[in-house]
Order: sequence, then C-alpha cells, then structure tokens
Amino acid sequence: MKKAIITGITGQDGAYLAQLLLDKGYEVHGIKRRSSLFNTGRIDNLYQDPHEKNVRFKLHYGDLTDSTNLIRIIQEVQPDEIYNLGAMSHVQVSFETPEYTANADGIGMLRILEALRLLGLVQKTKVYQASTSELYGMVQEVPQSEKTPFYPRSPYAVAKMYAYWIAVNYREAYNMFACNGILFNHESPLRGETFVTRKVTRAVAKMHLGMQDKLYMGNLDAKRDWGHAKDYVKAMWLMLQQEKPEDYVIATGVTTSIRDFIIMAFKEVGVELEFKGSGVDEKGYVKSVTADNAALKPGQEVIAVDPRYFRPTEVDLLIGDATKAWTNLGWKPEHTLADLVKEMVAADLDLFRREKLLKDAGYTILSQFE
Ligand code: NDP
Ligand code: GDR
Repeated sequence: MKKAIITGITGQDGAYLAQLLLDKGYEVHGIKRRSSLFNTGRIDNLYQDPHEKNVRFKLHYGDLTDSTNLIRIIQEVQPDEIYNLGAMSHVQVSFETPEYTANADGIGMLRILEALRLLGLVQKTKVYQASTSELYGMVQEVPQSEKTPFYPRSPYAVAKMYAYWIAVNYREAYNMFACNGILFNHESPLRGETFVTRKVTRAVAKMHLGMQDKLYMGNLDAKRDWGHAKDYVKAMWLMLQQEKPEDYVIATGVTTSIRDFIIMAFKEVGVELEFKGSGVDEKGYVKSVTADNAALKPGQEVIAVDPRYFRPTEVDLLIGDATKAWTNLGWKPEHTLADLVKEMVAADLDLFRREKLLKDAGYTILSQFE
C-alpha cells in the first residue's frame, strides 16, 4: 500500500486530494495545524477513528515553519509521496503578513526537502510542490506556459518563487523526484470564503434569500483562468506517477473577468446585472429578475467597489497553456466554468437555506454570542 503525506490537508485541495488518494488505495497522512476551534470541516467525511483497525486516514499535528516536527512525521511515515499544499495562500493577506508568508510558503518546502535528505529518503520519496500561476505576475506573454518567465507581484508569489526554484534545485543537485505543478486558479464549493469566486457565490445565495443587501468588491477588471479543484488534484497525482520529474502548467486556457464571473453567478438565481461607472465609482445594478426572487428588485444596487480590496500590485491577466500536461500526462479539465459556477451557487444556496431555516426556528448558528 502506497503512503502519502499531504501538508495543507484541511484546505480546499487537501480535502479533494485526500479523497482521490484514498479512492486509489493509499494510506493518507495529513499534517494539520493546531487551532483553537475544530478546523476539519472539509475532511470530516474522511475521518476514521484511530481506534479502528486498518485505518488509512491519519492526521498529525504539525506546521511548515517547524523543521523538527516535519522530520519526525516524515521519519515515522516513510512516505512514497509528499504533496506540499500547505501555505498562507491568500495573495492580499500576504501584503499584511509578508515575513510569515515567506517562512511558511517559501522555506516550508526547503524544510521538507532537507528532511528527506537527512532521513536518507531522497531516492524513495517523490515530492509535489503547489506552485502557482501567480509566479507569472506582471503580464509578459499570454497564454502562459512552462517557458514563460516569472515576475511575481506579491509577497505570496515571491515566497512561492523560492519554493519553485528550491524544488528544481534539489531535483538537479540530488536527483530527487520533485515536481512543480504551476496551477492556475481552481475553485469549488470547498473554496475558502474570502477568495473572489466563493465570496461572490455566497453573496448571490444570501441576496437571493434576503440575507444580504450588497456586495463590496475590489478590482473587477482582473481576469483569471478558473478551473475545478477536483480536476486539478488529479493532475497533481499524475505528475508523481511519471518516469521523470518535470514541471507542468495546469489550466483551462479560458480567461474571464471578475465582472463576468459575477454576472454568471447572478444568472444562476435568475438575475441579470448591468454595470455602470468605472474604477471606484463602478456599481452593479439588477437589470431584470426572471426567477422567483423574494429579495431582489430591478434597479437595486447590489455591487459596489471598495478600494480596500485593491492590491498594492495586481496580477491583471492569467491564461494558461496546458499543452504539456495534455500531451505528457493525458490530463484535461472535465468541468467548464459554467459547470463550476452552477455547482458553487447551488452549494451556497443549500448552505444558506439550512442556515436560514435554523435561524428562523430560533437556533443561533454562526456564533453563540451573536
Ligand atoms: P487553502 O488556503 O484552502 O489551504 C491551505 C492549507 O495550508 C490549509 O490546510 C492551511 O491550514 C494550511 N497551512 C497554512 N499555513 C500553514 C503552515 N504554516 N503549516 C502547515 N499548513 C499550513 O489553499 P488551497 O487548497 O486553495 O491551495 C492549496 C495549495 O495550492 C496552496 O499552497 C496554494 O498556495 C496553492 N495554489 C492554490 C491555487 C488555487 O487556485 N486554489 C492555485 C495555485 C496554487 P489551516 O486550515 O490551518 O489554515
Ligand atoms: P488570486 O485569487 O489572488 O488569483 O489567488 P482571489 O480569488 O483572491 O483574487 C482573484 C482576483 O479577483 C480580484 N478581486 C478580489 N479578490 C478577492 N479575494 N476579494 C475581492 O473582493 C475581490 N475583488 C476583486 C483580485 O484583485 C484578483 O485579481 C488565488 C489563490 O488561491 C492563490 O493561492 C493561488 O496561487 C492563485 O489563486 C492562483
């Protein structure tokens, strides 16, 4: 039975990858940070009581900023594969916490690679590094491929650039099987609530149910190549099953503006939006309502731009060229953006219908102090 360690197991990709590896018969070890609240909502369905026999899903407390604990866990597990998904992954937050981001997102990968060297696992353990389209940053060419030069535009991207190159260096210096997946944005109903897609789908669901009036957004002109996280974790696994370790772009090849994503999401609840103005004066209004909407009326302003969400340096345009992955890995995305938007809005409608039902029945949900 193959053994894998996943850092970032409690995150969006960690949850989908753990499910994929369990389905393939792996023993999966997740590294989880200690938190004052339960933080395992995305993987509770995978949890197995450690007292049971033949447990194939195990959690270990740990942190990418702590070498000794990484060495101990890797020594104990002797993994065939490590997927380094752990990171402070929010680009805007990295401007607030640049040093921590460098430590966890950059040096974290070095700690894993050095642990493998110290433990004599260089030839046994294959490593996947969660690299990112943010490495391209300032637009130099589109679509962006493995050959496009990097120009990072945030402390997050600069930290990830270190992790990218240290993986390449250990591959060349020590013949390690280390791969970078340069993944473009990928989303799902499990996406963190403060990333733009999920922020929008949550707001659409809440507005449809009369639980929110308005949504404040940042730069509506940015364009992203969005795929589905379920498709993208398959590519991570495929990279580690190849004969040679290489780096791959994973993307759909289609780009969409934030504004158009918002329009698509509102359409899911029968609302057509129109945008007027530009920059901080730009607003989104309900143009027409075609479905039964208890809360939304034509003419209503539902989107406003708030500069607090602007980033000191922005990544304007991402479109990926995943030809190498299509050719070498046989990987192609199975979900379109339209499928993704539909699934995310439906999931958030479900979530907030349940929340509303409980609230209307007199049960407090979000916080006992509310
Ligand atoms: P999430 O933010 O959903 O999950 C990040 C995970 O990393 C969480 O489990 C988090 O734990 C954990 N983590 C944070 N800091 C540390 C630390 N110091 N030590 C150990 N674990 C830590 O991210 P995604 O699942 O979306 O992304 C997975 C990886 O892929 C990340 O590295 C991200 O940067 C990268 N990436 C993501 C893309 C995307 O579009 N989703 C695209 C390209 C790359 P906790 O739950 O405790 O916060
Ligand atoms: P990104 O994702 O920065 O691409 O990083 P995010 O969804 O945060 O932003 C995408 C774009 O939307 C614009 N934007 C807003 N973003 C947020 N979060 N909130 C807003 O209100 C808002 N309004 C406009 C942003 O300016 C940006 O241009 C994600 C993360 O998952 C990274 O970890 C990963 O490496 C990259 O994707 C690929």
